[in-house]
Amino acid sequence: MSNLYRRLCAEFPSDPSRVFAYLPDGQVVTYADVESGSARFANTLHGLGVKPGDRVAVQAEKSIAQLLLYLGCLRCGAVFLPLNTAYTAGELDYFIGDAEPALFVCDPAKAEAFNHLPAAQIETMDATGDGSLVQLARGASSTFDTVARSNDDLAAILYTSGTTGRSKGAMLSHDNLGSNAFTLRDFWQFSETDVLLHALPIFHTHGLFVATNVILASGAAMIFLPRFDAGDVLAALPRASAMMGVPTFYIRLLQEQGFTREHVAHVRLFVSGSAPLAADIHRAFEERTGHKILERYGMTETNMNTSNPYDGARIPGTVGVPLPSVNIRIADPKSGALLPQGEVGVIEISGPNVFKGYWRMPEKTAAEFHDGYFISGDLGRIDERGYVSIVGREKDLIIAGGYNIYPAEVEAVIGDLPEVHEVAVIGVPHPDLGEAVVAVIVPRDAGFANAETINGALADQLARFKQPRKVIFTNELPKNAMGKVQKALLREEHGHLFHNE
Ligand code: MLC
Ligand code: AMP
Repeated sequence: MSNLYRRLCAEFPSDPSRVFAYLPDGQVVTYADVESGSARFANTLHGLGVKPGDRVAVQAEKSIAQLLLYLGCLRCGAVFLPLNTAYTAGELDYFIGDAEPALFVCDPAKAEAFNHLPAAQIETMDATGDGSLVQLARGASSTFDTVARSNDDLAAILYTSGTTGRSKGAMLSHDNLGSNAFTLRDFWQFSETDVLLHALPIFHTHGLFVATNVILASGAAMIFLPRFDAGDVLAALPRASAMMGVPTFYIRLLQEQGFTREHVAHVRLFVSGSAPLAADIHRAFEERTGHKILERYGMTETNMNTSNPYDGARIPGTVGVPLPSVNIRIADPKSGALLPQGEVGVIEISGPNVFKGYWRMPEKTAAEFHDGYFISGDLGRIDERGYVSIVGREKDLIIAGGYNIYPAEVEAVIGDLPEVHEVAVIGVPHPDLGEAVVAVIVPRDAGFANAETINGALADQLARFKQPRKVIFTNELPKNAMGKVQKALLREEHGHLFHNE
C-alpha cells in the first residue's frame, strides 16, 4: 500500500460516478474518470520510456489533465516535478539542467522555446487539458496496474528558492505526502460530503498536496477554478463546504460587497496558510461572516506542521498546535541549544511529513538538519497551551501573495546590470500581498534614476512575481561595521511605501 495512489484510491467513493471535480464550463470529472485518466497517463509515460524514479517536469497552466498526470506519475513510480508557470525560460534552464527529467511537459505555445533544453523529451499540455501528451493519453489503455513503491521512494520534487540564490529541489516521498494528507483529512474532518473550492495554483504544496490530496483521501469533490478571481470565487462559494487559500484570498474577499454572512453561512471551514494571516484580518473576517479562519503552518520541505484546531480555540496570530505525529521544538538560532517553552527561537520540525533532503545536495541537506530535526528558518514561540506563533524569519525571505522570493536571487540579477553599483532587496508590508519586493539601488552614475530601465532588464530573467514593485535610488546603503547591509534599517525607512495602495 506504500504507493500514495493506492492509499488514496482505497478511499475513493464506492460509487465511481461520484464527482471529483466541477469544472468552470459545467463539465464534471468523476472518480471513474480519475481512475481511467490517471491510468491513461501512467500507460503513456510507460510507453515514452519513463521508468520508476525518473522525473517528469511540468510547466503548464492549471488543468484537471495536469492533476491526472500527477496521479499517473504516482501510479507508474515517476517523480512529479511541477514548475511555477511564471518562471522565465532562463529560470527553467536551471531547473531542467538540475533535475534532468526524462520528460518535460510544457504549454504548446512555449514548446519551441524549450527545444534547447537537455530534457530527453518534450510533450505539451495546455489550459484546456489538450496537447501532444494528452493526445497520446487518449489513445492509451484506461487500466494500469499501479506499481509498488516503498514509503521512502520519491513521489515529487518541488523546487524552493534558496538563501544563496540557488533553488533547491525538495524531495518528497510517497509517505511524506500520504501521512500528511491523511492527518489533515482527519484533523480538519473532511469526508465524502465535502466540496472544496480550489482556486490555488497546482505547482505548490498548498494547491497540489494540501488541497488535492486531502480531497482525494476523503473521496470528496472540488470546484476547480483556473485561478483566484474574487468574483468567480464569490459566485462559486454557495456550492462549497470548504475553502483553502493564502491570506491574499481572504483580504480580497473582504473587499467584495457580496461577501456576506448569509452568502457563506453554509460553509464549514475556511483554511489559511503559506503566509502570515494578520490577526486583524482574522477578526474582520469573523465580524463579517461569523467564521473563524483556521490558520495552519507548513513548508514545501515539511508539508503541514501545525494547525489551529477544528473544534476548539482558533487563536488569531497563532498557527495552532503541532499536527499528530509532528514534533516541533524551538532552538537558539546561534548556538542551536533547545529553548524552554515561551522563548523565541528557530522552529525545528521532525515527523513522517519531513522531506528526504534536497535533490543532489547532500551537504546542504545535512546543514539544514539538527539531530534529525529540520531547521525551518522561521522564528517562533510555543505558548503554555502548546500553540505556536511565528514571530519572524531568520532566513532572508519575502513572501508575496503566498509566493516565496529570496532577496539574494533578485539581488544577484539586479547587481549584474551595468547601471547598478550596489543593490539591496527587501520585503515591505503590502496591504494586498502581505509583503512586496522593493529594490534599493546605488547606481554607478549618480545621476541615473530610471526604474523602467531596471524593470525592463529584468523581464526576461526573473518571474514577474519576483520583480520589484518599487525601485528606489539612493547614494548609499546603510552598513554595519562588518560592511553588511542593514536591511532592518531599510525596511524601517521604506515600511510605509505601500500604505495607501
Ligand atoms: C501575481 N503577481 C504577483 C503575485 N501573483 N506579484 C507578487 N506576488 C504574487 N504572489 C503579479 C502578476 O504577475 C501581475 O503582474 C501582478 O502581480 C498583478 O497580478 P494580479 O492579477 O493581482 O495577481 P493574481 O493573478 O490575482 O495573483 C495573486 C494571487 C496569486 C495571490 C491570487 O499569486 C496566488 O494564487 N497565490 C497563491 C500562491 C500559493 O499557492 N502559495 C503556496 C505556496 S506552498 P503584472 O505586472 O503583469 O500585472 C507553501 C507551503 C504552505 O507556501 O504552507 O502552504
Ligand atoms: P514555501 O517554501 O513556499 O513552502 O514556504 C514556506 C514558508 O511559508 C514557511 O517557512 C513560513 O515562513 C511561511 N508560512 C507558511 N504558512 C505560514 C503561516 N500560517 N504563517 C506564517 N508563515 C507561514
